[in-house]
Amino acid sequence: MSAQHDLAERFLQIADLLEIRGENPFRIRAYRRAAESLERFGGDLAALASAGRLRELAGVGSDLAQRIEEYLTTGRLAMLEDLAQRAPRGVFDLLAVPGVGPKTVRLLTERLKIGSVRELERAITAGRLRRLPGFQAKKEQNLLKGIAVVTKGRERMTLDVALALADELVAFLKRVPGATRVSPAGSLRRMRETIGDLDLLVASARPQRVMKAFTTSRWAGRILAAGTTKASIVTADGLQVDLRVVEPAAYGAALQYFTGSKEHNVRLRELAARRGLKLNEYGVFRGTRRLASREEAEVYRAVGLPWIPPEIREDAGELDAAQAGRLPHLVEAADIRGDFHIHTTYSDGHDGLEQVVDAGRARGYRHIAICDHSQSLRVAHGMSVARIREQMARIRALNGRFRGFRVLLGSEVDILEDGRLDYPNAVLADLDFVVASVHSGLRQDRATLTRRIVRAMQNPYVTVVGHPTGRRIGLREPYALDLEAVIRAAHDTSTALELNASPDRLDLSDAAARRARDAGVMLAIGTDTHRIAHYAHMRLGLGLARRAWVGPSQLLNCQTTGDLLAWIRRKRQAAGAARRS
Ligand code: DGT
Ligand code: CA
Ligand code: CA
Ligand code: ZN
Repeated sequence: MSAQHDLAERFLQIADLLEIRGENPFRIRAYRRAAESLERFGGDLAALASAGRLRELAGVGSDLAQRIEEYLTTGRLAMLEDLAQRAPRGVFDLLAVPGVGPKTVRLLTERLKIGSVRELERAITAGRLRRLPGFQAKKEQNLLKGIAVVTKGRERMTLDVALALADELVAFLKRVPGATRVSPAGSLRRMRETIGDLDLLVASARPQRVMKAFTTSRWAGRILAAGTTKASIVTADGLQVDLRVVEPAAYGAALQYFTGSKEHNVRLRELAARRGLKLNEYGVFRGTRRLASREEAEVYRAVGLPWIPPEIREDAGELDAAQAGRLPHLVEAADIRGDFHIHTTYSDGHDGLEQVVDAGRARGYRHIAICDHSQSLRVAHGMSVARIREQMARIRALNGRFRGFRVLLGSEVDILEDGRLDYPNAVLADLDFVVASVHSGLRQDRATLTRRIVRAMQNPYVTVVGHPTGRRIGLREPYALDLEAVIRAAHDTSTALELNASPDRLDLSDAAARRARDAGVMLAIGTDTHRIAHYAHMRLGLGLARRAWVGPSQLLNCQTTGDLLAWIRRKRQAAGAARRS
């Protein structure tokens, strides 16, 4: 972003702050006019200034020319800083609310001592705005809507939304001439379950071009900040995106820094310091000599460590593991051989069995388990015994057509309130793969719910417990559950726990999955596909598994069809043997 654009924005802020203070209207207008002609000026502002010709800009007199010069030489405007200091703390946030201009802020601050968006919201709810001239119910409602718009931008977005936006923006930025490397950074690169704002990094020798392309792109609904190497925008949907542009020689160091987590970076810097090195976003330094900066792996190597995968950079033991040469071997996309939790129109899925199966084959899987809902779950069109028998016959017929690909006969069977399953064992025994899930009685007390799930795991035909804690991100807390007891029982009964990859579930969570992993429990990513597009949520499941330090040997998805079926058979035979003895 150009100096004049940045400066124009500051002039508009000065004008707003002057107006809030009730200053001379002519002076206020002068700043607005100057901002306008700065915006329109297409030339080199610094050159104009050094030629002493700033006053050729429409509306710029000697006073304003001085301010421009101050900004060009110091990068600051003392007057703006001074005004901002004397204004209420939240003044710019208030001004960002649609429907709130300087005149409104003046009324709000003077009459009601409102200095922040939160205070405004409270005042409206309490009916205190009615006392002000010109504030009818209609205007109050509009203000509340406006507040919702600006505060919504601050909520965290789910990972799927952030990934879709990041994919679009990365593709767009890669096409900008002069952008040599582009990557997401921040929590998205670490694949956290929710994302506060999206961070993007670009290497380019021509940062202005990248900045301009970004801030004028169709995603830039609002521009929060636009400098020469960093910019922040908010999309029309209220999603914030931060962009940094760095020189190619510093790309690796910047990527390391802006990927975070902050806690990981703090520990890494300490480690570097103990080796007499300095680490920052520009590189690893000994004294003034730069040892590494271009590649992220070089940065880690310079402080004596192997490269650490972004998903585990959370200061959760990864630095000790790296130092000891014991970094976990994490699962990768290429390791995935199948997906297990898939619905069709037989229950509440959107797409028909054949389409769903074809889409699974097209992904290159060796097997998928079709797991429609069981009879009790009426809201999801759970299948009667007759109907699942019919589905099984149809799947067997389909399987006759495939080589190197198999549709596993499966079901997502409800765990009834007492821990029994929603189909008799005679039906379950004919299935290859059984996901057992809690969908009712979520309010049972902790001991009852825990006993219920443990009892389900003791059933020899249960392969995996689906979405084990029942949480819905932003909607519903996990049910009261003794997770340690569930993990222990999973281990003892050779039952897998699901990593449900649905974006609003991600259940087990990363932390819970890590505990299960540490306890040696088998895990299974299930996309909980209800329409073909949901197969893509495997990417979220992979991110979750990697954040939990999970490798291919502990993930059912990575086994060959033969090994998978053998693993399932072992639990059934062990249980059978136990009953006989
Ligand atoms: P978010 O946006 O809340 O989902 O989480 P992050 O991790 O993306 O955080 P964000 O966007 O504030 O910053 C992106 C990265 O930049 C962060 O992961 C690490 C780095 N970073 C930001 N501020 C600091 C800081 O004060 N110190 C250090 N060491 N790193 C920082
Ligand atoms: Ca971020
Ligand atoms: Ca950020
Ligand atoms: Zn379910």
